[in-house]
Amino acid sequence: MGRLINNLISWPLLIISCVLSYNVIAGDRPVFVLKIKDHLFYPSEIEVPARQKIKLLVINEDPTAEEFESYKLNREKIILGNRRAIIFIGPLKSGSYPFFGEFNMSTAQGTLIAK
Ligand SMILES: [Cu+2]
Repeated sequence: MGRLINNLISWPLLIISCVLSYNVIAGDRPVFVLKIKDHLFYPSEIEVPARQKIKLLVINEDPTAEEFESYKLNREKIILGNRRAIIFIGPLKSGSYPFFGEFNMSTAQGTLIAK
C-alpha cells in the first residue's frame, strides 16, 4: 500500500518534471539533420547559423552504432544502430568545425560550418 501511494505521488511529479524540462530543452533552437549511412555522413558539410544555439538531429541509418565526435565542438555522442540522437550545439563563432564517426574514422568525416 505504501508503495502504491508512492507511485501515485511520484507519477504526476515525474510527468510534470518531464514536461518542464522538455520545454526548457526544446526552446526555439533550429534543428539540422545529419544522417549516417554506410559509415558516411550526409551531408558531409552542414551549414548552420553562427552565434545561435542549434540542435543537430543525428539519424543513424546503419544497423551498427556510431559515435559522433568533434574536438572543436567538444561533443561526443554514441548513436546506436537505426536510432537517432540530438546534440545541442552553440552558439558558435563563425568558422568550420570538423567532426567524425569514431567507429569508422576512415570514412565518416564531416564539417559543420557556422556562418
Ligand atoms: Cu569518442
